[in-house]
This record gives sequence, C-alpha cells and structure tokens, in this order.
Amino acid sequence: MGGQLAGGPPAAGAGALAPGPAGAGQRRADELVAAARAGDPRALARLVSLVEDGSDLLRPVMRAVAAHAGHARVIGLTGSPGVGKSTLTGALVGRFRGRGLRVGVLAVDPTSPFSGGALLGDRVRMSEHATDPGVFIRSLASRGHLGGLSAAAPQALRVVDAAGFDVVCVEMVGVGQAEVEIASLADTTLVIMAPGMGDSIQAAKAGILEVADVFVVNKCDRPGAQEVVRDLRAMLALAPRGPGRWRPPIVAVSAQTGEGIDELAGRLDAHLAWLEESGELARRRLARAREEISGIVVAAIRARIGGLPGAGRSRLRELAEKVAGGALDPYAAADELLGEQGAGPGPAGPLA
Ligand SMILES: Nc1nc2c(ncn2[C@@H]2O[C@H](COP(=O)(O)OP(=O)(O)O)[C@@H](O)[C@H]2O)c(=O)[nH]1
Ligand SMILES: [Mg+2]
Repeated sequence: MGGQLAGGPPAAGAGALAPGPAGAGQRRADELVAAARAGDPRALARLVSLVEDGSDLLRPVMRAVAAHAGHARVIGLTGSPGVGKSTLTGALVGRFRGRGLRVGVLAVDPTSPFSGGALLGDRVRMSEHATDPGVFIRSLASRGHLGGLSAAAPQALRVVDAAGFDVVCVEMVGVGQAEVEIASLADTTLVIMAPGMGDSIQAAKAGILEVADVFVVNKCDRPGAQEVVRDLRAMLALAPRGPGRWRPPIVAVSAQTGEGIDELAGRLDAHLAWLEESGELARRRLARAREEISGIVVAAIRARIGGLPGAGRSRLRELAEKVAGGALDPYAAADELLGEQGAGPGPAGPLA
C-alpha cells in the first residue's frame, strides 16, 4: 500500500509510492508469480521487468512473492570489468546444473545499459546455458542510482528466489562502493581478480578485503596469477580475523579452461556450511531485509524532496538558498523538509 509514506505528492518513477490497484493488479501479480513458479520463463522475465520499472504492479508483485522467497542461496560476484565475472558465472552455473539445481543469474553492470552489449555479451559467454530452462539470465540496469547496484536489485533477487531457483548468482562490476553493496545482498561474496589489472592494490584501498568471503584469482592460465595470489595472501595476513570468524580462502582458477572450478565449488559449499552453523546466514538475511526496507524509505524520501517537479523541489531550493546565504543551518533545513514530509524529528533528531 502507498499509505505508509503518504502525505506528499506521488513519486513519479518511484512506483514504490504509488498505491497499487488493489483487486485486478493483485490478481495479475498472483497469476504471474504462479506461472513463474511453475517454470514459465516469460512470466519470470515479465515480473523482473515490472519490478525494475517500478510499475504499478511492483507492490502487488512483492506481496505475492513474499511467502516464497528466502529459499535461494545467493552468490555475489564482483571485480573489475574484464576480470572474468561472466565467464566464471557461466562455469559455476555449469557446476550447479550438474547437481540438478536451478540457477538464476542477475548481472548488474552500470558500465553498459540494459539495451547495450552487456546482456548480449553475457549470453554469448553463457551461451551453453541460454536455452536451458533450468537457467534464468537477466541483466539489470543501474539507472538513476549512484554507485554500482541497481536500485531494483534486491527486489529482482526476491522475485527470482521466489520463482524457485536454488541458486542466484549476482554479477556486478566492482566500482567504488559496489563491493560493499553486493556483500549486503549476497550470502557469499566472491571478489574476483586477475593478473595484469592492478587488482591487488585496488583491493587494499577499496575495503574489498572486509567484504570478500572467497577471493578468486581468475585467468590462472595467464602469467602473473601466482603473483596476485601472493600479494593477496600478504595483505590478508595483515588483516587478521578473530576466532570463530570465517577466513576467506584464495582460489586460483581459470574460468576459461575450468581449472580450479571444482575447488572453488567446494569452497563455496564450505562457506555455506559455515554460514548455517554459525548463525551468520540468518544474521546476513536479517541485515539484507533491513537494508531493503531502509533503501525503499530513503528512495521515497529522496524522490519527494529532490527528484520531483513541484512543491518538494521548490521548497528544497528555497531552503538551499537560505543555507547558502547563511540564514539557516543545513540540519535545521533538513529537519524542516523532513517535518514537512511527515517524517518529523525523532527524540534525538532525525539526522543525529
Ligand atoms: N585467459 C583467460 N581469459 C579469460 C578467463 N576468464 C575470462 N577470460 C576472458 O576475459 C574477457 C572478459 O571476460 P568476462 O567474463 O566478460 O569479464 P567480466 O567483464 O568480468 O564479466 C573475455 O574475453 C574472456 O574470454 C580465463 O580464465 N583465462
Ligand atoms: Mg560481465
């Protein structure tokens, strides 16, 4: 329902705020979800589009999938462009298919729009899976969202999960905050590196070391891979993990030749087992739900105060002029704006 955040103008482009048409919309969403769960790939593709576009059916769809989500194991793959994420995803899909598991792939690549080369290229790299009914491959754009992650990625993930896929691989280009975002989405995060890309230096500064559950050094068929492994090992030695914590392994693979992929699959299973035994899986999923809720709230507030023509925007402009001119401090201005949006200050102030 749109009621929770009502009080401002409807948010164009942020369908999250539009009160969905109750009866017919819900029936349509329920039908699509039932079809997707029965294995209809077109119904699933339609659902992902509805979610990604923030359509009027977004809320009915999310309502329809709620009870079915939470089954899939989510594997995040991140790394620089060209490091071999798509090729590696293809190799892992092959492993999981070999076990009879159904696998979804969501590729979030802000460097190439949905209509561009990304999907085509990935389909070529995953071509052996493109016609397999047990595999669903989909690119997500990252439009209108700062940072790497598509704003709709958590919801798209939920939809694929609810459609009954056992594993969902989320592939995302590592740019800036992307690694942290993907780690908040995935049960297991793979940080992928390759020789000749200056990756190990990048890793140290970008905070990648903290988010990685497994380090993959891809292209081990190329010279320089062992150096990357060595650099990484040295860096990890400087970042000791406490007792009971997971120690991220470093696995050298060639996604192209298949070398090391068995070992990697074994490491992924070991991580899943650790997640379950340690209670970390439940903790991560709770954190994911929390992120998802606050992401929706923040997007809604942002759409109201800055992203819309009309009252919200001119009010922001008015306040900005006061702040720029020294007539008001930015916290007071923010409080005013939040108060007007019906999300007034809490006991400690909204921004404290
Ligand atoms: N030599 C070698 N090349 C690879 C390997 N994995 C991927 N590549 C190549 O690296 C390029 C980028 O791969 P891609 O999977 O698209 O990388 P992404 O941008 O991270 O998704 C392609 O030309 C791949 O064929 C590997 O293990 N060894
Ligand atoms: Mg790719």
